[in-house]
Amino acid sequence: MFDKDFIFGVATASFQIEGSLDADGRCKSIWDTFTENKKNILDGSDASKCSDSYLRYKEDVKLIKELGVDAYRFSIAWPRVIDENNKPNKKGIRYYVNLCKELIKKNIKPIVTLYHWDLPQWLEDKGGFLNDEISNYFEYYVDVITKALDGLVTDYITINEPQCIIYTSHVACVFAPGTKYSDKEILKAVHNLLLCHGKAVKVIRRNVKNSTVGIAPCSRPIIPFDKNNKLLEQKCYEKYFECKKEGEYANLVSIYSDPIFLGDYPKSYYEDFKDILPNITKEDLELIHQPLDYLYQNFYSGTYYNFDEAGNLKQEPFYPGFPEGNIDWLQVVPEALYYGPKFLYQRYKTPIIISENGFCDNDFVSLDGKVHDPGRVDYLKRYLMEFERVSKEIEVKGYFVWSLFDNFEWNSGLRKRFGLVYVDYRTGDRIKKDSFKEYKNIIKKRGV
Ligand code: GBH
Repeated sequence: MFDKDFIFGVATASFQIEGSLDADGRCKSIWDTFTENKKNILDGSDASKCSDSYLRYKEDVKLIKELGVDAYRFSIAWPRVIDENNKPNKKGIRYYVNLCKELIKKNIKPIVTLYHWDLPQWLEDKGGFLNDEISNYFEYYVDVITKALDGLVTDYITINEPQCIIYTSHVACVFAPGTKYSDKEILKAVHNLLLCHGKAVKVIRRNVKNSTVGIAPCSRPIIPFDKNNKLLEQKCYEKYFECKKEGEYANLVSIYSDPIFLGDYPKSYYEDFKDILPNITKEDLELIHQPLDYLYQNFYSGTYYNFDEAGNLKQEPFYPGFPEGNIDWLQVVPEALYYGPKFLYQRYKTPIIISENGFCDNDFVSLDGKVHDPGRVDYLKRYLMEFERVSKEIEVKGYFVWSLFDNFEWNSGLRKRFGLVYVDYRTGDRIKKDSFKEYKNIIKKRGV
């Protein structure tokens, strides 16, 4: 059982659920542009409807209420709130005000993500995260929306998964805008992104009384294959926080979380990149390193490591037929919710909230008219049991399932389903899956 002030929640993101992409003066985001090229999306689909949440938000809130969660994590679409002339868009803002009022009326705490990847296209046209002005634009947007939500929202997450914003979009190039960055550009973009975070924190603290603020990176924890080997655990910890040029440094933890929570980039960063460092000032580092209430983290899977015969750390491969979801990176590794939070807390000493955890499957409507998803039910229980185990050892404050709805799964389009609620994309209609009922039960018992 979790403590009684532990927060159970469910999460979504604007572009993945809202639809109505042309409504009320919303301007284009980089994901609108990216989906226009059908080759970028697994099934050639787009996000023009999804669960139709821009129009059906009152129904959404009823579902959330029925689920029994304490909090709803959703994101705000920058392109709805700010127009192409960088002026507030009243109609777009009103949607989020209405949504928050509806949640509060039903006693559900709104947790707002300020940036979940839908960068206005007109800002990408000005250079996106390579433009040194980007953090000023972000600061302005955050000022507008926090003032508009004054009295309604106290809990903010500045940025969702900086790793995807830089690595997946500009190194792997499979997310919007999909343009390749050089190492030098990556470092500059990372720094600008961290400045966006820092400036946002300042604005939130100034505008919002009793605020709580955090950021939500993602990571794939390094799991010791032998649980009783303390030296192996220590080596896994070190690998998890590694930052070196020949690694996937922009997809890992420390290049973002060290400056934010420890006040500086890792030592190896300055060594490995000494010829291509961006301009980093003392003031920048102070701005980036402001106290945060929570370290949110999105966890889905993990990777096992062991010692080889020479005593070096090596990845332990997944055996053929290893349990997995219906998306290639989602092996079922429940210990991710034990070692991930443990390692993060050990290094950053900040209370942990799991801001996303969930399962992808090929769900469909059965003959009985229901949607049965035993894989997701089992996944949630296994992961929550591990999280409960670590909650006895470190400070954990909450857990959010990804996702309330089946939704637009970025480059996988509508083909990959993560919801507790099934969506018929022809109509936007919804059917509660078995996992919805199971999670509801878990929340009632405050544990698995
Ligand atoms: C999260 O990303 C997102 O926050 C959320 O919006 C999303 O719907 C959800 O999880 C489910 O995916 O193509 O080889 O570069 C999860 C982390 C990061 C995992 C990007 C897949 C791409 C691997 N994802 N990663 S690759």
